[in-house]
Amino acid sequence: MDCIFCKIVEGSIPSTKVFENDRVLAFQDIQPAAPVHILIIPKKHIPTMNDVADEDNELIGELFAVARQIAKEQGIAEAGYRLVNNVNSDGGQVVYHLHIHLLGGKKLGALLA
Ligand code: DGP
Repeated sequence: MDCIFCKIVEGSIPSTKVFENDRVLAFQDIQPAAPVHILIIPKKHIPTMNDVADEDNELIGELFAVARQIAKEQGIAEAGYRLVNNVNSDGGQVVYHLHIHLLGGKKLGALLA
């Protein structure tokens, strides 16, 4: 299997974990773009948002629930934060295992480019 994030899930590539349950893993981004930069991923290999099936809808909801919880724990919920999901090449996706970026801890710049 050639997926970096699957290897992080199985533990053969190390990561700094922030949250884990049977379905979801969250860990520190290796190239942080903000003081808080955490990736929230399903343990199940789903390449992109385009590949999400209706049966995954609960799982996708859980990713957002975990993001919300981590934002609170990191102390950035009230000041604000950004959740980002890059899709495919034009969206800037580099790792083809679905992930949500949780960014915060500073005033973030304008989103649209
Ligand atoms: P994206 O462009 O949305 O596919 O973002 C991929 C993110 O994954 C990018 O911010 C850097 C991060 N990343 C890539 N490889 C690793 C790794 O091996 N470990 C960790 N912790 N993060 C990684």
